[in-house]
Amino acid sequence: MKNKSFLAFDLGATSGRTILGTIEQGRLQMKELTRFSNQTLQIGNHSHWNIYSLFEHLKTGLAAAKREGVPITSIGIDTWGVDFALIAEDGSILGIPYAYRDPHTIGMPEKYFQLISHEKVYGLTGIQIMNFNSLYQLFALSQAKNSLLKSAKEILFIPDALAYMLTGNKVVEYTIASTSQILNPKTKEIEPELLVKAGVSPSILGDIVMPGHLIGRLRDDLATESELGKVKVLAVAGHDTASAVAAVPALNENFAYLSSGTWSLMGIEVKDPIINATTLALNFTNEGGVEGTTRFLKNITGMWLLEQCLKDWKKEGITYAYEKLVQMTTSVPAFQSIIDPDYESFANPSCMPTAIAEYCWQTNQIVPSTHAEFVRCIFESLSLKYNYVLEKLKDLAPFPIEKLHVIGGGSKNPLLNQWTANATGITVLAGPSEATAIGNIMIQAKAAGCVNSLQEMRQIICNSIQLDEFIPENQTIWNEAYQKFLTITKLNQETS
Ligand code: LRH
Repeated sequence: MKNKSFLAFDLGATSGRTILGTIEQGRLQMKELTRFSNQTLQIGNHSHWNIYSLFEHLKTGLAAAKREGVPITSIGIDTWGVDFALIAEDGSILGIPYAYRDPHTIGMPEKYFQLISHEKVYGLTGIQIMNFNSLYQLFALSQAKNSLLKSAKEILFIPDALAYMLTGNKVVEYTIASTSQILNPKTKEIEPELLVKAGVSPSILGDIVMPGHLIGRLRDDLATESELGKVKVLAVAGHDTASAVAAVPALNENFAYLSSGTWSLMGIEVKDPIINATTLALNFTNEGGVEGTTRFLKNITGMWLLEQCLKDWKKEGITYAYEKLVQMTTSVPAFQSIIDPDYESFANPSCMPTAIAEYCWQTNQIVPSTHAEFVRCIFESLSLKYNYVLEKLKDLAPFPIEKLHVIGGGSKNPLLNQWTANATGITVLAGPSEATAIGNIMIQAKAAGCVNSLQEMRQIICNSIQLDEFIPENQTIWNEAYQKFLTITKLNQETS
């Protein structure tokens, strides 16, 4: 088969990139063409995504692709979940999308459950309750009598909104729509009642399309300006985590994954959703995967903790290379300060180090003061929380979990990988770090006929990347630390 090249726009909550992927003799070659920072736009008390600036970055990515001088078979976009743009009757984008950490959804699930029960919402959707789910964002806008919502004919999730800006065509891609808490994972259709109860017309969401669907071709002006011509734009697995999970280099199904970035998403891939009283109590989610699979997982606050500390330290004029962060932890005694990464005050604090210090003070621990102490506290606490979630997954999984695949940017941290293996007691396989972009490209490759199935996609990924293996060590010490973690975080008393 001839070589084929694909363009992936892979956008995360802190950075985005344009990646050129080429399938060549059963192997995938990747080249990063552009990388850009993605920051929320703060306006008053509100956080937004500057979708117009993101669009500019896509245009720069198209120009960079042209400079490569290879024909582009298609383009795909994946982004973080839940957020959306409001689209008017005449097709214009209304205002700027809210970002999921905006405080306007605080308390919204509780208010919404007065109209329809928590059990019913979870039973219909199988989605974890997080106040930023699109459902509660829509409810918050409707409660606030938001005039842009009133003028909106439909919503487009962020990858679909950007694809709309590239092509002029509107779709609702399944994996990204599944993060909204509006979809039923069994029927893969929307549940109109959930929108009606949120005060929104069910017609706000169009028909669902599956990954691989042809959205359209580059608009004439972009085709000309970029000199790429009328390239196809495909719906991939528009949710970054769905793309990442599709790129897990596993050759059998007995694995758990940890997609490690701003969030740590830990879960398993299953054929059917798992929705019962236990999963409701533990707040596990059933998001849509590729080829009809379900991503049964839990969100754990991940590198957000560190990213926010680094942001604060930068204000003091101090920046660290990643290697330095890893190395400085060795100067700090083990397990002197432990936090629950998902404690509510870490969701969007004005100063992360202060929030962490307060948690440690309130739980009668040594209060971190040096940067090294904060970093060690974060990495150890994350590893211990991973074990907590993995223990629950082992009970719920319909198969034995033999390996933990760590993918995404966090998989480049050998210390965290080793500590994750130590804390969980199972072998960690680390890589690929660019899993989201790889998943994006491989769905395009499948649509182009280069591969036939998810299994074949994973085989190509295995052929193309080097995995690092981490074997559990120091089990006794880590088991003791885990008991301490359960006591401090009170997770031994709670279900989630
Ligand atoms: C990770 C992610 C995650 C969602 C969150 C909003 O980037 O997509 O899966 O829960 O962002």
